[in-house]
Formats: sequence, C-alpha cells, structure tokens
Amino acid sequence: MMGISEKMNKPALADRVQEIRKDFPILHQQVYGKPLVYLDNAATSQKPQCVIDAVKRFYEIDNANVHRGVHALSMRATEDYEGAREKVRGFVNASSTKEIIFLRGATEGINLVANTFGRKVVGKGDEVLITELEHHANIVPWKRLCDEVGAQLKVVPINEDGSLKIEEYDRLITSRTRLVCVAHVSNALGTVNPVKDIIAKAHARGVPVLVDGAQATPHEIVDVQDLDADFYVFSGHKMYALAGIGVLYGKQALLEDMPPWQGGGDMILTVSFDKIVYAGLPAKFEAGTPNFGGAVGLAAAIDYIGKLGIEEIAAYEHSLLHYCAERLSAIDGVRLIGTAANKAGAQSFVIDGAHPHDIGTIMDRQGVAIRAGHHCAMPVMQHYGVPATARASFAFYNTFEEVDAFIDGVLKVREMFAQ
Ligand code: 7TS
Repeated sequence: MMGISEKMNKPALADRVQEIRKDFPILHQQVYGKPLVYLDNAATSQKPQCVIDAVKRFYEIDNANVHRGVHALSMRATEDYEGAREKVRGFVNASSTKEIIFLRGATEGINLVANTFGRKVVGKGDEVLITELEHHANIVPWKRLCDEVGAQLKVVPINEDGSLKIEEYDRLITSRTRLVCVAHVSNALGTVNPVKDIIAKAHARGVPVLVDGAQATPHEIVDVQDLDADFYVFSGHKMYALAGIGVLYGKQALLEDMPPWQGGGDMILTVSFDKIVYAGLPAKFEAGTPNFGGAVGLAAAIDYIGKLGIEEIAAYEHSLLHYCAERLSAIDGVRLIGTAANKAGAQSFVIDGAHPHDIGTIMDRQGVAIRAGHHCAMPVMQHYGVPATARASFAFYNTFEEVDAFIDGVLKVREMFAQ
C-alpha cells in the first residue's frame, strides 16, 4: 500500500494545511450539501484573504490612475503599482523592472510577442517551433503569424507518457527556426518540460525561446536568468492573485528592439500628428490604463507564496499528485493521461465507457470540482485519441482527505457506468 506510505511520509507543509486553509474563505462551503473539494486549480486558483484584503485596501484608500496625477492618491497608486513590478521582478529574478510588462495574462503576453518580435524576426520560409503539448494560447498566435507571413509551424511530438521527444526537438530545430515556444508545465498533462536544456540547445543555434509559464509559477521556482529565457509569460489568477493581471518578462535588449504593440496613453513620450516618440521600457508595452488593483493583488500573492516557500509548496503538491495518481491507477477501467516522470499540478484521466463531462457532473454532485474537456489543448486530446479528459489539479491548500473524496467520486462513476 504505497498510498498509505505516501500519506504517512508527508512533507512539512502537510502539518500546516488546516491552518493554511483558513486563509482561503471560499474553501469553507458546501455544494449540494457536501464539503467543497476544489481540484480545478489549473483553471484558476482560489485567493487567500491577504490578496482580497490588499485589493480592497487599495480601492478603499489609494485608488487613482497611475503615472498621471500630481495628487497624493495618484502618487500612492503609482507607488503601489511600481512596487508590485519590483515584487514580480524579484519573484522571477529578472535583472531589471524594465523587463517586467504588466498585461492581462499569459495569453496576452504571447500575443504581444507574436505581434511584435514575431513579426520582426519570422518571414517567408522561416519556422516557428512549438510542441504538441501546448495550450491553445501558445499555438494559435504562432499559427496565425506563420500563415500570415508564409512561415511554417513545426511541432515537437510527445511520448506516450506525455514527455517531449527531445531527440525530435534536436532534429526539428534547424537553421530556419526563428523562435522556439514551449510550456514550462503542461496544463493538460502536468508534464514539467526540461526548459533549461531546451533553451540552451536553442541558444547554441542562436534561436530565442519563449516559455509559457502559466502552469509553472504556482508550482515551481522560476528564475528567468538561470533559465536564460528570452521571454517568459504567466497569469496572476493561477497563482492566487486576481484574473486580468499577468506578466510578460522579456530580456531588456530584445524588448528595446521590439516595436510597441497597442498604441495609446502612457506608452509615448511625445505625440504630434507628424511624429510619435515612444516611451521607454516598460511603459512602451503598457498602453492605456493598466490593471493597477490587479498588480497590487499579485504582489500580495507573491508575498504569500514567499511566506509558505515555493519549495515546500512544490514538495507537498508533489506528494498529493503522486498519491492521487497511485490511487487512480489502482482503479479498474481508469486510464491515466500524462504519466511523465517529472510532473506538477495536474492529473488527467479517462474512465472506460464514461464521457469526461459525465465524470465532471457526477463528481460535482459529490462536491468535487474538477475540469472536464479538452483543456484548450486539442492536439493533446488528438494524440491520445480522446475527445476530452477529466482533470484533477492541485494547490497547496488541498489535502490527502480531499484526494480520498475525489477517489470516492471516481469509484461512484465506475459503479454507475459498470451497470
Ligand atoms: N498557457 C497554459 C499552459 C495554460 O494552462 C493556460 C490556461 C494559458 C496559457 C492561458 O492562460 P490565461 O490566463 O491567459 O487564460 N489554462 C487553463 C486551464 O488549464 N484550464 O483553464 C485555463
């Protein structure tokens, strides 16, 4: 019974999980008369009270538009917003706040790079290299760009366990490759990709790399300098902050060379009808009123994660994920999708004879929130020959008992569909 040993061999954070759960008001409710078991963290995470309070405080005390006013509130709001930028810089270990662009989220970050850097460096006959396990956010902008300029989208395939075929990557990166775009962690499979190696190999050929870190920042230490990533994007709402705030990290030299994307207020130095002089970094890429309240919440979330310790978070979540996979794989008729050695956050699965949407609905009636669908990763579904999967995804506030409740739900589905 490895599951039991896993449970007994709990990492340090396990002893504090009931205390930690008190920080998340939303977790303490019942749905359909059952205690809520929230296992849809890869879609969006829940928010600790300190994040909710930081945003509330901002709107109660400091709210004003940033970079504009000479009045006290505007100056305080600007300090809060730029303080959040410094907090994010430290979180990913960027060398300068000029490299931190606040946007809506990972999706907007990738679209920005595709529409600026992409348009600059990718031309007819060139190639953009992505992987088979990408979220649509890291496929669609590149496919559109390639179609528009007459370039080719190349795809690194995956093995049956959901890891990348690295030998294929070595083969597919050529003298025509202008950009490599890869997820740090797959949302559908949970695979943690060897992004540092991928980047080193691309750089050996002079090819820059964009890393989609949407599923990595809640679970992994991210050090953009250590990775040597050229671009790194992530979303606040998946890491305990609010929706509508996210980050594009870019190396300063690259960002400086890129044209702006959206035009408007705050991204210019001077405007006349004859000539526009753009602002420097990071303002050049932040046209219009930014989500300053969201940035304040993101800074609070980073502080919160820092207090728990990302290594402790990773170790605890890993034990939950391992326990979940082990119990799931012991159930007859359950097929695990995504069994790579290095995983974080999520476990997808299918059950013989049961559509994932039915699994999701039956689980919901047990109070267990999981996601069922294609997870915005249709090529992954195509690879495994399934229309959709059910997916349990974890955060540090989940417990082993919640995994047990989830497994009870799976057993119930099995019972219903076996008849
Ligand atoms: N990249 C990855 C790897 C993701 O998992 C997601 C969202 C995105 C990009 C897009 O992030 P956004 O914040 O800009 O929307 N993934 C999921 C998911 O797995 N379930 O719902 C959204």
